[in-house]
Amino acid sequence: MTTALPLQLSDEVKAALEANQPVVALESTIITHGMPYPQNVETAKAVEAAVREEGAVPATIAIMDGNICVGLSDEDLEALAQETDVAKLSRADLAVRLATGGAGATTVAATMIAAHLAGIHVFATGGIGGVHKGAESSFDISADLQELSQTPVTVVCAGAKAILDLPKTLEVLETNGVPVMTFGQDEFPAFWSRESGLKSPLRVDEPAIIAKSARMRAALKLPGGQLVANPIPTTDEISADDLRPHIEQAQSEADAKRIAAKDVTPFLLDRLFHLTEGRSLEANIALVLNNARLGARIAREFSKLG
Ligand code: PSU
Repeated sequence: MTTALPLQLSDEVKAALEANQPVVALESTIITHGMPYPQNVETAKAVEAAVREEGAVPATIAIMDGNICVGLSDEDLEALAQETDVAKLSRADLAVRLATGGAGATTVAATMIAAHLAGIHVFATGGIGGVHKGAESSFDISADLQELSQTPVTVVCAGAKAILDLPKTLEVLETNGVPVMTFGQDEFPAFWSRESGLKSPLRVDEPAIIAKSARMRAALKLPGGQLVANPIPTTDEISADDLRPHIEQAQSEADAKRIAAKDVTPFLLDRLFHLTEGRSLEANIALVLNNARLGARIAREFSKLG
């Protein structure tokens, strides 16, 4: 007996996909573990609105009642945002959560898996997980990087979060054959800042090229997705110099408290929110909105390709 795939598409997402209209996948860990309430649900709704304004259908993805739900209602978003004990799910634990039932938030890795199953080509988020500082002894490397090498979804982010070891993150992506293309500038962005001091492996200036290159990868029979790094708008960025002491402090607190594995990123984001008196959250919201808009433009190009 085969087990049916517990994939539930909202009517709107289903109709859009059937009509080859542009759809942008959105994740839910950013809501449950990335931002405090109520900014998390306000942002989730604003991001969906931004996707719509750019002519695409938003498909926020989360696990609810043992189903992978693709396309959530405002009530679903509100419930998820207020829930304090939602599991943060990646490739390793997605199936167990579906088996046990209950709610779960999808990380970049799990959202890519779900988006691909649903037939969605583009996914917009804030920042991917990467190689953590001190990974040479902790081995803490996000499953997001591995996912990008095997699941064919184009992920739009604002770079990897500056709390990470960015040179090592780019190295792992390169080793895994993941194209990392920065939109509109030569330097790889560092989430809250436009600059990281690192040259981007690739630069792309047109959404059409991003969609076309995904199709080329498929034609070449290359597995995996693409990473598009979209720099935060100038007016919203926090300079790397301003952030550095706060990141150092947050990281040393995490080390002292022995925060490990999937708790590290939420802990560091929360500490930075307090240390920067909310500025890091404002920048995070601005960059996610910016990525949602670009994600929609890329999704439109995918639709044109048929
Ligand atoms: N983007 C944000 N905030 C977040 C995330 C992305 O602006 O919280 C989440 C994504 O779900 C990503 C996760 O997969 O952070 C990374 O977690 P980790 O480092 O444990 O892999």
